[in-house]
Formats: sequence, C-alpha cells, structure tokens
Amino acid sequence: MMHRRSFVGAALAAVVGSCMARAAEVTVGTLTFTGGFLRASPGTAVPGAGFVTIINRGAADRLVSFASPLCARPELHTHLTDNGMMMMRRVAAIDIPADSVVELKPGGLHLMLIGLFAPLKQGTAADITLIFEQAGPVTLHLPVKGPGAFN
Ligand SMILES: [Cu+2]
Repeated sequence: MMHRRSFVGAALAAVVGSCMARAAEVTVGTLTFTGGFLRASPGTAVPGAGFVTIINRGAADRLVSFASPLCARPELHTHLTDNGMMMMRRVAAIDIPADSVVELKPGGLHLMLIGLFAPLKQGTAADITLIFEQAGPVTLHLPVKGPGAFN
C-alpha cells in the first residue's frame, strides 16, 4: 500500500493504513481528517492551495508545517482583512486545541504551495504530509478539485 508510511508513529497505523488510505476521511490517533482537497492551478506562477478539516478528539496539538513533493515552498497561511483588503499571511503554526474542530478552508486558514513544480490538474490527486508537534507526520492523499472549489 503506497501511502502506508503516512501514518508514522501511530499505534493504529496498520489498521488505518490498510483500509483508509484512499478514503476521504482518515483517522490517526485522536486526529480525524475529512474533506481535504487541493485546488487546481493552471500554471506554476500562482501558488496552489490545500484545505482540510481536522477533528481532534484528544489533547491539544499544533500543526507546525507541511511537506509536499508538489512545490518548493510549503507555507501555512491565514487570511485577514487589513483596511478592507483581504490579505494572506504566513503563520508559524496552527493551534489544534483539545477536543476541537479546526477547518482549513477557502478564505481562512490554508496550506499554500508556493513554487509549484507542475500545474495541479483537476481530477488528479496528490500527497500532502501534515506535520504535527505531537502526532508527528500524517500524509493525506488529497483530490485536486476545480480552481474555484469551496469544499
Ligand atoms: Cu495563502
């Protein structure tokens, strides 16, 4: 199973990896990942974006970075409004409070794939490895949806 190594460090690795790797929802330890997707990007000049909802049924954790073979510079971003202008800002980490749901979604927190090596084509899928302070790395196989997709 090619995505098995995604679930490094989790006690449930074998169980989860064998049957859930390609499903829309993945659970690793106390974290469940659902509704993840990337947005199609027509070229490589504009960064790609990724989104996923993280459900935490355990103690607090933090998303500290992510890794991807798709781009040179993966960054965690948020949106904020400055003088009525919607802008994106890099954040050092994303807090995942205990027993919480944290949504990475268009217009809010997101994964920014800067320096794409190739266009992200709708209908394909790609691996994104989220790196948590406590849970460690978790690789998700995310579908690439249309450039304006909201979920
Ligand atoms: Cu961004």
